[in-house]
Amino acid sequence: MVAIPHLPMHLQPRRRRLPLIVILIISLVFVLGFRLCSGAGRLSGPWRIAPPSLSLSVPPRGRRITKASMLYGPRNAIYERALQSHARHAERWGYGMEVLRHEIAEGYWNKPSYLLALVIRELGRAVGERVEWFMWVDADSIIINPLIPLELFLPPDSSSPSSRGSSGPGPGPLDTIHLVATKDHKGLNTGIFFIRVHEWSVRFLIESLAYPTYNPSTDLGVQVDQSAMERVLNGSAYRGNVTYLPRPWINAYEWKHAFEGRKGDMLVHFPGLDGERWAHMRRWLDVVEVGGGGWSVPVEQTGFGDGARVFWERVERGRRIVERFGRGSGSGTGEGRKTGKKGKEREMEMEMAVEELKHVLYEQPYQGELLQQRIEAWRRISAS
Ligand SMILES: *C1O[C@H](CO)[C@@H](O)[C@H](O)[C@H]1NC(C)=O
Ligand SMILES: *[C@@H]1O[C@H](CO)[C@@H](O)[C@H](O)[C@H]1NC(C)=O
Repeated sequence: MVAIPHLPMHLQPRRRRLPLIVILIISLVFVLGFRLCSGAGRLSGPWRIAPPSLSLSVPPRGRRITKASMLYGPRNAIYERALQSHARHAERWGYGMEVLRHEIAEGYWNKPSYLLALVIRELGRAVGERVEWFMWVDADSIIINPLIPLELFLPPDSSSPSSRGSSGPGPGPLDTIHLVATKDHKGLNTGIFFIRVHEWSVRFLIESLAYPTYNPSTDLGVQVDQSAMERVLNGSAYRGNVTYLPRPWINAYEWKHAFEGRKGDMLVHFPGLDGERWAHMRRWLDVVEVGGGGWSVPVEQTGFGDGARVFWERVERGRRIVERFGRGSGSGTGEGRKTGKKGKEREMEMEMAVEELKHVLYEQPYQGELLQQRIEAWRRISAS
């Protein structure tokens, strides 16, 4: 008997007595069983694995991301609808979504308290079953383009070849970014941000929550949680673990007179509109709930793919320089060390260039051109 090369074994003619239908049923049961088994972990976790995407502008592996928000008190139909827009977005891409429905702390402290609980809960799960990132979204934000996947805005993880460090095993330069946020003219905005499920985040949130206790004389203003987080992030133990995206990417504002974003942007946020907020939010909801206004733009047509890739590559380059220089300096064996006066001068120049690079890298990496200049300046000096 001649086997036909391209047919699987069980389909080869006259090899088996089992009728095809029985084999099909067995395979079906097997596949279904496998699905259910692998689904068991998922059902208990708040996330699901994102469907594979064919788009090249999207990172190859779906990340386990869960959106988190809070909404309690008297029923508010506008906020409910806003959260529904997030739920639809999460559903489309396979993210989880969790909403705190009862107060667990005082006012603004609910947010960091809830996040702390979520992060600790995830850390208590097996690594493969954990959510990797939480995306915090305030209820006064609406997804206006659900075709944008969140993965773009997170540091590509080092298991993807493009971001694997040349320095070999161990965390890559982007793996130690644990918070991805945005700033506005007043500083950190915590309406929308990503936080990694990591021990760092536990420490950061605890320290933020404890801030007023240990700094009773500091006036934290109205948004106490935001001010506390900003101050904690300013400390040397946290500063290098944050990256600030161009704000409109994930946190475009609606001003009183207009939306600051463009068609294709993912989200609109309504901070500081006071009483006018409701009319603005209702107008947006009425449009996006019926998919109107041309706000839904496929990611390939938005430029976010390239923009995000360039952003993360630049940040990675910068972090790699800082990392390498940090390892070398102080030990007397760092790169390009020379003896004598000339060497000393050059060393000081390099140190200054790294400090200037660090400042942009840690405080305003969204200024792409500026970051690029700092990287090139360092290269020029280190190559001289
Ligand atoms: C950030 O946090 C990690 C812990 O994962 C730490 O090892 C690292 O040195 C920190 N700083 C920077 C600049 O990455
Ligand atoms: C952050 O720290 C620097 C000094 O390290 C200080 O000048 C600045 O005022 C601080 N900012 C905040 C918001 O605490």
